[in-house]
Amino acid sequence: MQHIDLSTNIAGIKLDSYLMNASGPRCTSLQELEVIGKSASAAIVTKSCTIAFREGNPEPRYSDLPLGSIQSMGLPNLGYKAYLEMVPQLKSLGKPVLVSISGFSLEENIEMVSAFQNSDIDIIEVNFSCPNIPGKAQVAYDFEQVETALSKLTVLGDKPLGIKLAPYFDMSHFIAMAEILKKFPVKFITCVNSIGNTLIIDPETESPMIKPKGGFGGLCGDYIKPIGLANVRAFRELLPESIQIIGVGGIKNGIDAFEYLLAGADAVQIATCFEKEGANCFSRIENELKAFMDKKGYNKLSDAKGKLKPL
Ligand code: RRO
Repeated sequence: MQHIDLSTNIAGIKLDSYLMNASGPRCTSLQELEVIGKSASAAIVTKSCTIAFREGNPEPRYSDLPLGSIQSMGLPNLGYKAYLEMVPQLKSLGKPVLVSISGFSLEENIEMVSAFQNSDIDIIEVNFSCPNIPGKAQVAYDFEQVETALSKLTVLGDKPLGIKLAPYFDMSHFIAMAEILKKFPVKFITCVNSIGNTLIIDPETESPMIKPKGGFGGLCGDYIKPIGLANVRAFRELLPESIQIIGVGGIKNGIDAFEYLLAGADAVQIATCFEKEGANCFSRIENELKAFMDKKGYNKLSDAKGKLKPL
């Protein structure tokens, strides 16, 4: 096999590979983040954090499904100050560290983004799309709120800031969101978060699979790959090159990762597969992607990035 170079960058922050963990599973505690640091993940991505420690939603709040998972974790995390304090330890593992922030108001997001702008963190991802907090709408579906938030959050410092988007399903929404993003120095978008408020019913028990919100939760895994691919593709065609795209949704093998590359992803994140398989998934998927690219005669990401062929 020829040498296949999977290195990439997000806003100039070099990543040794195209694959990293997604904010979500197995990235809440220092111990979990250290496991990611020692794996083949290109970066260490934290669980979304809030102002204060959160236990999260009542259990059962996660269920494996044949083609993925449904969950309503409810933002269990240590509180942002714990992640701020961890930054030096995480950085010592020798790869970029991306913090995910998920405040319950613009004021909370301003407080947290400001704190991380004054730290040694490499990249800041603001989560506008958690579907699982009872009574809280997803910011990503309120376009005016996104615009107001970006006007305040993109002026707090020089570290690259991006946003995690919910999946969209209508061309008018892709166009409207792209128009907003173009007004601000947003460096990247991460798409997509889980599909919120789905319901899986167990016919034997006649109950939902998870307890919070009457069983309504975020759908993940294979079920959402076509939606993730479409969101990456639509935004790649609508946004300038200065806004990069991190793809996420249903990547569990090298070919899935390659499909996101064709759609235009600059890097990808892995959630459900990491939850199910553990940190070995990063090297396995990396090797599978390299083998597939080798078969195609590609030796770097730019050979295929965004090059989906029209029929
Ligand atoms: O913790 C969660 O319930 C959660 C979050 Br913050 C998110 O952004 N997406 C998701 O599916 N679950």
